[in-house]
Amino acid sequence: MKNNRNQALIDKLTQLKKERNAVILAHNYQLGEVQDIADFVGDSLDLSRKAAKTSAEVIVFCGVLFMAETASILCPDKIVLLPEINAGCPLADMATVKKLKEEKKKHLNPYVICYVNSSAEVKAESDICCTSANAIKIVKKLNKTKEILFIPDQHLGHYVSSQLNKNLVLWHGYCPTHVRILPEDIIRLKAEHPQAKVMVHPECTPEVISLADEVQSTVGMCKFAKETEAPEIIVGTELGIIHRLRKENPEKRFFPATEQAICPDMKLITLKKVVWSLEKMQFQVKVPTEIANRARRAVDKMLELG
Ligand code: CIZ
Repeated sequence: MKNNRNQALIDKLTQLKKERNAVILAHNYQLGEVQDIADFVGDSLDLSRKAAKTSAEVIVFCGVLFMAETASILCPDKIVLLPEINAGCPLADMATVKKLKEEKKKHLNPYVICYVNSSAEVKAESDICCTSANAIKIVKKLNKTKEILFIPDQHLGHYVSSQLNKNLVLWHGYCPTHVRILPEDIIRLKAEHPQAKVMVHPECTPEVISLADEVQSTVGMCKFAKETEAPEIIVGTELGIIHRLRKENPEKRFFPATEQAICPDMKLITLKKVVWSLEKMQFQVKVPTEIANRARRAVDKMLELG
């Protein structure tokens, strides 16, 4: 019954994609039914870069608002659709331009690195952008005598700082989904599966990170899962990635660190909404040109170094 309904939606989507010359991008944290109909599944930056290279005129970004904004920044001539306008990112919302300007004053105009999980306006106020996949590489290459302010994720910032033994001024933001992963979850699963490797996202707390064998972005996790000989892996990140990991590695077993690690915003997008989005050409996300130009500088700087 469900399959018939989904098949009808998929057929409609295939037709709409052709009519609109559209490409569907899905973040690694999306529902399985959305990942399965996407042209590309990946992290936010990879997806936007892929979109910029395609000849598609319309990008349906199945993710959260800052990701659709990043696509708009990198593909200013394309129409970017976000199937659910309420899909935001509480971590990104923890840094505002007003607060950033205040902080810049307090620290006498520091060099600002913003994690990709930030609004277009905040990117426009930053010197360079980074992702969880390249944050260490970027910070390592910076040769700054002035203070470096890392926004908005304190845990990613702390992880980078500890790996490089470099002082960073940290913002107090955090991802509410990743902090739901607790050290005791990892300890319990390790006891239950003593052979399993533990991989966690750098948005997790330092206590969780200290228990991991691997600290990886979502792209890094997919790569590690493919390459490792370990038959079992405990996964400390948003649950959506388990779908992709199991699909790509059917011979391996993946254990989510906790069933609580669900991002409610990511889960707002469904197959049905993706079809609706392309049918109605809603919701269009367009970063105003002046902001997009300044934000692109921070993204380009990252691409140059990373
Ligand atoms: O860069 C991304 O898409 C995010 C937010 C996380 C990751 O590790 O992929």
